[in-house]
Amino acid sequence: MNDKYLVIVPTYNEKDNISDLIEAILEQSDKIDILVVDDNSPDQTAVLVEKLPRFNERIFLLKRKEKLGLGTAYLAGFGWSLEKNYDYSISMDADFSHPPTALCQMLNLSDKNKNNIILGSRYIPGGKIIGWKFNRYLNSYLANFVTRLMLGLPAHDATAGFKCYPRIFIQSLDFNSMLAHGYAFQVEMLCLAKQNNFSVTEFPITFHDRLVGESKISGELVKSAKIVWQLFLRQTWPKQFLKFCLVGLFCALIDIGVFYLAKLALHADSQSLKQISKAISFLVSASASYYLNRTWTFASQEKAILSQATKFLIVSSVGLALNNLFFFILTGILKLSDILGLILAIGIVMFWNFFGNKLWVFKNVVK
Ligand SMILES: Nc1nc2c(ncn2[C@@H]2O[C@H](COP(=O)(O)OP(=O)(O)OP(=O)(O)O)[C@@H](O)[C@H]2O)c(=O)[nH]1
Ligand SMILES: [Mg+2]
Repeated sequence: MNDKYLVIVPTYNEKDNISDLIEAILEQSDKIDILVVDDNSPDQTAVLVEKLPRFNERIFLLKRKEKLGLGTAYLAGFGWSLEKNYDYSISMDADFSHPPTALCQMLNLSDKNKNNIILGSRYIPGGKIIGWKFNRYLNSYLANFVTRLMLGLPAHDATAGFKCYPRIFIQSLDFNSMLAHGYAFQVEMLCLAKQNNFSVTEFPITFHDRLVGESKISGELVKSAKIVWQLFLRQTWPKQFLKFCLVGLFCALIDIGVFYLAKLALHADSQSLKQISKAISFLVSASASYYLNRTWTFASQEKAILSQATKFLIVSSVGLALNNLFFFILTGILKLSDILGLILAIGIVMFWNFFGNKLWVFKNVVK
């Protein structure tokens, strides 16, 4: 195939790496050109690039006035790649952490999986990290694990920087609404892949810690954590879950209030009248819960209200049965205290109820 690939390399003070890296990349395939995005590196990285033999033939340079962050450097590179009609854009660090020799496999995979994002992964079988101290490894592994869990990302290496993006994916991005300017950019790109229904194909790479030059990662960790949190809140389900819990709390109060009112009104001293009061309070609170979840939490416009309400009742009843079952297991078998058993059972069943409602009862939500 005659596809053209642009490897985008953001640089800040990479004079000891850039020339060798460029040479190593160009050796891999004729289909590859390189764009260095340099943020006015004080060590004159850009000057070195301009002196290379194939400058402005296969090697290009985008100079920015100041250090504006890794994420915006890639966006500038993507914009350039679209303008020059490249079929694929590859993101790659300048410090040899991403092995240039893995580019051939990346190109093959992108050829076989045309519209997929291809990702060089450290965290799948066969993937390796060389040169990191245990602390650095633990930090990266945990950050990766938590990020994947919070955002439900479609890849094992959520923070990977070595990726090949098809043109169609880059075109689907709204550059102005990107949150991350720095390192969290890599995570945001995977969020957007998921959101825009692009598949990710991972292949294992051996990641090397930089041998020369200085890392720029310090100070990025806190900023990245903030962005991951913002991305988490951007998803619909955490907001829905919060609303669902508030509705649950409100309706539990309605249940208690109506029960006492009904008991007063019926002068309910006997067990059977108390049962009737309980049935009334359950009906009122379940109706309120259905109404609020339909109109507020999930904003459903489903016309078949009867069948939706029946499903809601089924999920709630199974939830009630599960609640009793878990309470029995936790306190009767595992011998936890009643209050702990109650809290844990309610917690577990809340997730059952929420996802039962989200994925079944209110699944036909019109946005
Ligand atoms: N243009 C530009 N490039 C940057 C900026 N910050 C980092 N880079 C480049 O982004 C790539 C990754 O940065 P590194 O310092 O290697 O960060 P890291 O790989 O997370 O950290 P190490 O493991 O210590 O190497 C390198 O090519 C840097 O030169 C920036 O603000 N602007
Ligand atoms: Mg690095």
